[in-house]
Formats: sequence, structure tokens, C-alpha cells
Amino acid sequence: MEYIDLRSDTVTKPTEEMRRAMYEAEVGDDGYGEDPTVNLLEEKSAEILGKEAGLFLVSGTMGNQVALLSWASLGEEVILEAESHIFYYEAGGISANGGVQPYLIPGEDGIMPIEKIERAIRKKGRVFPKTSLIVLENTHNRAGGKALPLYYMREIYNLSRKHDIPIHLDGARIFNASIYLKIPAKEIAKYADSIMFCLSKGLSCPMGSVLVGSMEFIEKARKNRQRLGGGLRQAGVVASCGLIALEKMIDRLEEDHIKAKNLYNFLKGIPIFDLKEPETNILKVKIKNNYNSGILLDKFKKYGLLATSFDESTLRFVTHKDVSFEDIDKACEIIEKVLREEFYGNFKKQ
Ligand code: TLP
Repeated sequence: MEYIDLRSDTVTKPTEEMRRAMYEAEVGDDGYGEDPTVNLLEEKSAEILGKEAGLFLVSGTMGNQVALLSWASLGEEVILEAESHIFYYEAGGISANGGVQPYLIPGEDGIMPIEKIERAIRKKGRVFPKTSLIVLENTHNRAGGKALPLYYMREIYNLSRKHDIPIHLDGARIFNASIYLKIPAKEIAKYADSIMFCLSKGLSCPMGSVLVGSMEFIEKARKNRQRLGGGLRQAGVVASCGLIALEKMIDRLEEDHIKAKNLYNFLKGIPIFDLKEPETNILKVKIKNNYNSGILLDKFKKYGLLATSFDESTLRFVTHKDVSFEDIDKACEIIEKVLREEFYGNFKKQ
């Protein structure tokens, strides 16, 4: 069966041009700094985000882990939003790899109240851990692809300067944020000391993420990547896709946002669902009356639609290049069919 796959933008396949570029890529041993394609991707990534240097890594998770290792030492503390990817989905790496302690602040739509961040910063003293880092996530995955507003980034940045604490931005989808906010990604990146972004999500590369920051930070990060076994060799083969992504795949993300909005426009009229208009490509749908998301997901799958859940009463739909506008219409039909079956025809669309 051909599925309409809305589980994640990570399912996107490389374009024809990327496949050709992989074949033709100029390569060398990156362990010696001799892969020209990796070097170019690192340079261009740093340039596009207004930082001094970049580091290519196999995944977003590795990028975040390397950033944690590079900013914080054993027993120190990192301030994070309670539903952040680093805390939620990185297999406990923050403690296992970094040996650091998360200080979680629950946010509203991914936004931690600034006063709470300020209160969370530890005072000096024998018994306290040192607060070494503040982490932000933009767009925020579990907040349904929320783009953190620029004024908020700026306020946290000002706070971080006051306390001399660096900011790491999990910008796995920073370009979705930049498209939604209608500002260059550089403008967002300016309020963080290090940024990780993913090539393998909406940008459609087969793999890879880039971490950017100051020269000094990237030098440290390179060593930490090595420590985690993430050193690369002829990685220009895949870095070549990243170069195409930066040039040609960013502007088209707007289309993914429109697809998510189309899906929203259909689902918002369904009484058992509770949802907000998506800003980017992730649609978060709460199901009322304790109805289980797993049951719906299984039924959607039977008719050819794949999605995931944030929890047992919340569905997640992610739009991307490999689903068309027609696929979104079909997805709506499948959802309607399942709801009619499930509620014995009592399903009402308002
Ligand atoms: N997110 C994946 C899953 O892990 C949940 C997805 O399908 O959305 N930061 C953010 C904000 C992410 O959403 C992800 C991946 C990562 C980091 C990690 O990237 P990878 O998967 O390359 O390790």
C-alpha cells in the first residue's frame, strides 16, 4: 500500500539533484580537514547563520549532545523547556553523555516565562550546581512547530548576557521559523551562542546536521564529536546534499506550512478535536473525551495514512515535500471516513 506519510519531515527523500550531487561529490578525509565538500558546507552554514564556524554531524541529536558537552561540565546545570527535544527524545543523553543536570521549566506553547528562567539561574555557593547553559528550541516540536518570537529570543539573550550564561539553540527547524517569522535565519541565530540545525528534516537530505558558533566553540565541539565517535571521513558524499539544501530547499518550506494549514482548516471543524492554527509544518491535535490516539492512528493506517502521537490523547501530523496538496485532501478524506466508522455515523463536521 502507498501511504500518505505525515509521521515526520524526517521521512523526506533526497531530490534527484541531491542524488546526482552525491555521485559527483569531491571528497577527502575529513579527519585531516581535507574534504572540500564538508568544508564548504560548514562554511556556508556558518555564513547563513552569521557565525564564525560550523561542524557537520550525523544527526541533530549528536549536534545537541556535542553542544551540551562543549558548554557544560560534569555536575553542572542546564535550563531547558520541560518538553524540549533534548529532554524528551534524546535517550537521556544530557545525563549519560553530558553528566549534567537538567533544570526543567514548563512552557506555554514552548515558551518558558522569562521570570522563571531568571529564578532558575543558580546563585553562587558551595551547595549549588553551576548554571552553565540555557537551551531554546525554535521551532518547538512538541509545542506543535511553534516559532519562538524574536522579541522573546532577544529578552532571553539579554538575560543570559546579564548572568554570563551561553545560549544553545536547538534549531532543528530554524528555517521553518525563519520562513514563518519572515526574517533571515541569521536574525534568529544572533540571539544564541551555538545553533544546531538539521538538514535531514524539511530540507530533505538523507542525513546530517550542522552545529555553528564561534571558532573557539567549534574547535571544542570538534573534539567532543570525536569523543562520541562522530568523526567523519569522506562525508562530502552526504554533505553535497546539504549544499543543495541550503541553496534550494529553504524557500519551499513555505509550501509545507500551507499544507499544514489546509489540514488544520479541515480538522478544526471536527468536534472531538481541539487544535490551534499551525505556524509551521507541525500540527498538534488534541482529542477530547479521553479518546485514545493509538486507536485512531491504527485506523488511519488501515486506510493508508500514517501519523504519530505526542501522547495518548494528542496526534501529530507533519507536512513536508513528499506529500502533495492532493495527498492532504486524501488524508482529510481518510480521517473523515475513520471518524464516521468510529462514531457509527454520528460524526458531525461543523
Ligand atoms: N525530531 C524527530 C523525533 O526525534 C521526534 C521528529 O520526528 O520530529 N531537535 C528537534 C527539535 C527535533 O525535532 C529532532 C528530531 C532533533 C532535534 C533530533 O534530530 P535527529 O533525528 O537528526 O537526531
